[in-house]
Amino acid sequence: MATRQFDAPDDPALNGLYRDLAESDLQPLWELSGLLTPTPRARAVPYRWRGKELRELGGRAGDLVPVDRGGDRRVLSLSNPGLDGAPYATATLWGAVQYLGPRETAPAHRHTPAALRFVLEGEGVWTLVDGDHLHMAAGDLILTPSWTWHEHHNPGDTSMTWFDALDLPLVEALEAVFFEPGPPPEPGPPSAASSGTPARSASERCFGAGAGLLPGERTAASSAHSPLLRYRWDETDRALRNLFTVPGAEGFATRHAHVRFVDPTNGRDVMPTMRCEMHRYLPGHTAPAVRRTGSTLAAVFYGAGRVVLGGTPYDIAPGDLIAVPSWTSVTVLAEEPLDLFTVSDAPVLEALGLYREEAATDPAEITPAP
Ligand code: GTQ
Ligand code: FE2
Repeated sequence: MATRQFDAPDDPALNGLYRDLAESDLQPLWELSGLLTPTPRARAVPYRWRGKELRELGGRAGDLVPVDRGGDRRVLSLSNPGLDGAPYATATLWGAVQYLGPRETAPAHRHTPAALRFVLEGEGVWTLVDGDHLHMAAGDLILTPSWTWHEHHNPGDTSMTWFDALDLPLVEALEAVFFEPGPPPEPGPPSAASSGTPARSASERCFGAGAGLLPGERTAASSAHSPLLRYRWDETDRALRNLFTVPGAEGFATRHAHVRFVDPTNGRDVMPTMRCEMHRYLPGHTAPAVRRTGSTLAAVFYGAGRVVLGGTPYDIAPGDLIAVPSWTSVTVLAEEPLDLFTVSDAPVLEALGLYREEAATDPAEITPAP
């Protein structure tokens, strides 16, 4: 099939060229527009999904759609209205809520897109990542790096919902998606290995000691991702609280502090494609709006306030998920202490020399939320 044909109605010779170009699957750049835009034009739009709705709809999916052996994950993907029905939250990031009912299991598999979970509430599910048992509790960050085997188990009596982020749209655009189903998980209630799930995974016992301590003898060669696979909430919370107490540290004067989750062996981002941070804003904090290349997803863990995206304010509550497309100005207003988990594709932009950030002059008037 020939490509798009351009018209030159007043010039038969040029029109003939355009027809022949189309026949040969060629397009004249001088007739094309919208390619080299002065600044990024994101197709994804700024968006907020309400936690209240995500919880309700996840629960209904839990009632109606069983997760069986060999079945799929019970996942509701965030579909950005700007992306023509694609199940993607932004151009590069998949975001979703995953619901696992009492005594349910999501079967083992692996894929080249990297994934992470941030637990919004509840406790008790554990995830097996390449054989390591990772306990999941509210506020924890759990990594399932590219091509690692993973499966989820809920041995308890209560359901659990968490936030998933994957670099799937990016890996899909790079045409590098591979997937492999695993052997079926152990049937029935957890026994043997699983009931003996340690409070701390092997990765935490080796690399999560904190206080600048690493094993003197490294068993595994360093790889593209962090060897620490679970970042516990109590440690994230303590790091944030401490930043507000030190004169000169970022939270002390500005009432905003944030920590970055990093590979403890080298200080790099936890995975090559995704940057994870936890932000704490206190009331009275004002930050100038910023815009950045690349996209971000934010999950509201605690508190209340507003996030202003491209001049439009969205009130936010725990469990809300927010998409910030590339080059969209963003600022946050806390009405009470506010904890936001964020994941972005910044490491990719940085590695390619494409990362930019600038202060955005806020529009004089904030337009009302839709
Ligand atoms: O939990 O393994 O949201 O494979 C999307 C794909 C979660 C998972 C998602 C997945 C998973
Ligand atoms: Fe997966």
